[in-house]
Amino acid sequence: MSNRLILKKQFQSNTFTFGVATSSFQIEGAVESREESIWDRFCQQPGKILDGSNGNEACDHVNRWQEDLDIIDSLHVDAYRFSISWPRIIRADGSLNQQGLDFYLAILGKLKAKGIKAYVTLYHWDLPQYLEDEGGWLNRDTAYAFKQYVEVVVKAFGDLVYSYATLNEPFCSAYLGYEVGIHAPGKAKKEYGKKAIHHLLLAHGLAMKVLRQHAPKAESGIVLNFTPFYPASNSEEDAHATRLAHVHFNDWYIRPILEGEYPALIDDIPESHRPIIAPGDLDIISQPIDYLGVNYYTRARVKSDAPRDPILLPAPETSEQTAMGWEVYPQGLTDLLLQLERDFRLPPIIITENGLASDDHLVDGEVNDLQRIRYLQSHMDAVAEAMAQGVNITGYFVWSLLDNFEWALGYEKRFGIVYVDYTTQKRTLKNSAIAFRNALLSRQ
Ligand code: IFM
Repeated sequence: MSNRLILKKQFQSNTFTFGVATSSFQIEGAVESREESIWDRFCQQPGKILDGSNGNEACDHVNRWQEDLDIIDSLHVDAYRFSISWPRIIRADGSLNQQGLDFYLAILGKLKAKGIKAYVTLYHWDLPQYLEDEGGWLNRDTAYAFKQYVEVVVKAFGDLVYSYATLNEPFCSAYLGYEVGIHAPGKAKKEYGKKAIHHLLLAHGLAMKVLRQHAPKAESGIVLNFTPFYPASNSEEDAHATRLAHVHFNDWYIRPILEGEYPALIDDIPESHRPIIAPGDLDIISQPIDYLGVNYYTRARVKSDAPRDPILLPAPETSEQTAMGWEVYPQGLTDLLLQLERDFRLPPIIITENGLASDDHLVDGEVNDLQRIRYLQSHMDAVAEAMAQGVNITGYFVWSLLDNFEWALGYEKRFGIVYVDYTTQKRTLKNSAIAFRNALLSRQ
């Protein structure tokens, strides 16, 4: 089995950006030097996190960021995508936590010194708990609080940031956090999901305005996660259920941004589930973005269970699966990109996350994560295929740089290309990191 990664010709141009990605809560630790976030509170509730863990130490990145940036540098990537912890910046009384801001300024300074582009995500799920206490994303005011926080950050960061993402995967914040409750803040009501997403999208739009004003040179956009859906059979019922799943899980998040409207289905959902859309909201939400970030991991097959919601089937038993139980399905990424291209007038696309969790072990100083190398190869090839068919894709980021806190699943699912020993915090490049580095070095 090959432990090499080979870059197709589409990736050889020096305008294509390769990077690695992380997020604040998943790696930082040092919770005592910031405000409480909804994930700190959620982790305290028994049974919410599979291994009973929390983000208190995580990868201790706040203390080891210099070493982590040296690792990133050693990989020869063009860019590093990371997120800012809102509760590390704005205190509960509204004042600025200068120490928190300085932490990110130091990271940005070092990235600049090393010639690595900073891709900054402004919100990757760690809402300050003091805002959740006021209703969190169910409260329209949270969108305006986000705008204020973004203004503080963007003014302070000046031209150190190459690219901003307003939000990462608002689907997860809204649906997992407020509709089904398996993510923080753990609220679970069918009527909450679509209300929360409206406020998140409004926050995105308000932040875009701030970015245009204070960081006009930065490339600014949003990162969405997508699941391509396929019918479980040839029946018309399953085809219909598949279309429905696509509308609820994909279209609902992208259409307001690119077209300034919710899917027509909004008129069919119960009134009590609908958000209050104030005049002008959709104009704010749909202002132009410089790029669309696409996160892709797997596909889903859909079976009708009318009149109930479509059923998403587990990965077929015969399929190759990751440690998450997710089917390895690179064709889904090509299909998804081509479908987006057919459905919308797209800005340039960046694959802002792609990768897998595997059962990695450190043996004699080596982590031989062959499945990850295969996965990265097949998915990069899938991206190249979409590019060959005309989709404008300008970057690809591996999720993740480090093994880290995988939300409700704790630390057992290892997504990193760098292995983290959580007892010693020692980092070890997995063979996938070495393969990625060698592939990047092979570029002209
Ligand atoms: O770890 C997450 C990340 O925070 C958001 N996208 C999916 C990843 C894997 O589940």
